[in-house]
Amino acid sequence: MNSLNQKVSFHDFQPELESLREAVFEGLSHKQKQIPPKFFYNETGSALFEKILEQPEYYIPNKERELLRQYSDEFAKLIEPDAVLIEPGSGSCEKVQLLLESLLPHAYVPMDISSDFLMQSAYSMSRKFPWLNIYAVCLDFTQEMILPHVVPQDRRIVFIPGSSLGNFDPLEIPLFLCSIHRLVGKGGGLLVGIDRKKDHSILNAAYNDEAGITAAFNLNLLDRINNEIDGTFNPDNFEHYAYYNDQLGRIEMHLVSLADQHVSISGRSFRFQKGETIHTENSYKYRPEEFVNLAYSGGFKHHKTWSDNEDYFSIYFFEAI
Ligand code: AVI
Repeated sequence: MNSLNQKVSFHDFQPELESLREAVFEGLSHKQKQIPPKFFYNETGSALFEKILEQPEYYIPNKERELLRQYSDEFAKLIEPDAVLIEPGSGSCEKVQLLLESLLPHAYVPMDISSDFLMQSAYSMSRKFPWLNIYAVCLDFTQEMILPHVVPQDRRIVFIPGSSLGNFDPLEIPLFLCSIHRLVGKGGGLLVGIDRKKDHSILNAAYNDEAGITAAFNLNLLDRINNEIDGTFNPDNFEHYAYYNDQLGRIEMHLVSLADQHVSISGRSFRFQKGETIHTENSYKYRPEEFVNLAYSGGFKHHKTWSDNEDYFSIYFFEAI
């Protein structure tokens, strides 16, 4: 544990580099090659993701911000002051800032896989909210989440904005929610933002922005493999591909091989045929009733849903039962 100043502490449970190598070897051995999306988020990937959030086609941040501003007093009534607010995948901690002055939590626990980014964000939060106790935890939130014991015992609320849960397979969501349940305990809360099913052209545009930022974010995975585990990918030989799969209710992101080619990673050779893809991300979209049912199977009772006037995006509050 490192103390950055009196109100901020840093707790490092970052996964080891080996897990990238293992995941890539494992993922590339499947018939449909794949790499888990959590590996997007090295320092460059996290910075590119912040740029995605500014793209006009990517409507999620604006819709969600609008809801967080409009309903923060309603959230505060449900959450009450002096809670411990935990944010898995906190990134730049931008959204939570819209809530803090209304919620007045006792402590904030940002959790992120990218330690440098987490530390920068925690510093910046402590400058903006000097009254707030911050316990920054570096971990992979898709694994069991650990809270350092210095975190106070007040009512715990998990905040997951940005439709991050959309990147989970729906079959894994109840299990993940069970781990959140263990973190918050019975009576704890879950405030979560989830993207909705809608016109396909809007969804497809959101993941194929004109400025090419989502493409760069996707292709950065190849640079990361080259730099960190000795890969020989030529990113010019791959192309970003994202489309809405209506049957499965999800955006799929892939990297398409533009040629027959061999790539070596840590001395091991992988063959790619022209047109073959590496599946890098799914982003599921939910109707409110679909998501409420999923949350229930993870041990959370629905309290309320707030949606924007175009029904693009919803925020839900659940209580652990
Ligand atoms: C983090 N997650 C919710 C984003 C999404 O919309 O699925 C990741 C993303 N990938 C491409 N653009 C945004």
